[in-house]
Amino acid sequence: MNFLQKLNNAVDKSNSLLCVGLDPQMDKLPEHIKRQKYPFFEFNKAIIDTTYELVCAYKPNSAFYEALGPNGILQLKMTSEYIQKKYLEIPVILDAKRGDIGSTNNGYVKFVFEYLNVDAVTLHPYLGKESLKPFLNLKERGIIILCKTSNPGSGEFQNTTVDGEPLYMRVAKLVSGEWNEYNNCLLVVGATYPSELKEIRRIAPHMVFLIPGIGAQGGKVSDVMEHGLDENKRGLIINSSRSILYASTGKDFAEAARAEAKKLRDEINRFR
Ligand code: OMP
Repeated sequence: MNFLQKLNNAVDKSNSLLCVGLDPQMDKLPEHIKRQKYPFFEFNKAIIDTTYELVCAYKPNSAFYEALGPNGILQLKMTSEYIQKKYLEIPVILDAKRGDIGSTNNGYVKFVFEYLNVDAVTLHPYLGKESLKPFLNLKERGIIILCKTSNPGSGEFQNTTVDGEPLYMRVAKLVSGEWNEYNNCLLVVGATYPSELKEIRRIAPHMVFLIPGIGAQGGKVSDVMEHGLDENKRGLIINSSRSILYASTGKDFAEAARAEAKKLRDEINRFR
């Protein structure tokens, strides 16, 4: 089964387009979790055990784990293994935003798909298709390319006009076309840019988009659903991290995260 089939099955089973971002931060963890040997893993485990029925994917962002050094990387691996063992049907997306020359990308491929063995990864397109071949050739994995990112300054390069169109449109056309030989590519489009999302959906009607920016960054579910859904009322992986993970920082954090995830999943489904 390839990534998109696994994702589709998970969407069917959970009736959800929601992805919970597993982005733990030490200063935001409940006190009793901070004292554990593997605090990020224990935190993630509790979040996963209360939200697994409500999500179509989990997305740990490597930055938070790298910040702890080897112990953090180990906890990232433990998290990915936990999902694979207990909730095998739910795909794991490593948010790592990698991308280097081809020979170096081989190292990233090993880390992401051999050591961590996740289902998909986020990548920069800046070095071009040739450089990303070690990823693009992996027919079973999800190759998720940054197109229009959610941050306030994303227009600095991404909205630059190239041959009469914004760079993000050029990225969307290439990735949905000639980069997508094995039908394993997805695009990242921030929830904070609904009119760009509309344009990108128009030229990539069948692609799945990873949509960050809901919750803490201010993106609106209604905008995303109006402009991003595909003809089958799916085609979106809608991520939220902080608004779910830190719904409460007390002992009830996991139940609060579940309630928040359910609220968001149901809000999304009202537009489907
Ligand atoms: P929250 O703002 O807490 O929901 O987290 C958003 C998550 O999505 C973080 O892990 C970001 O690094 C990631 N992200 C963005 O916020 N904006 C983007 O344009 C792309 C991503 C991403 O690739 O997931």
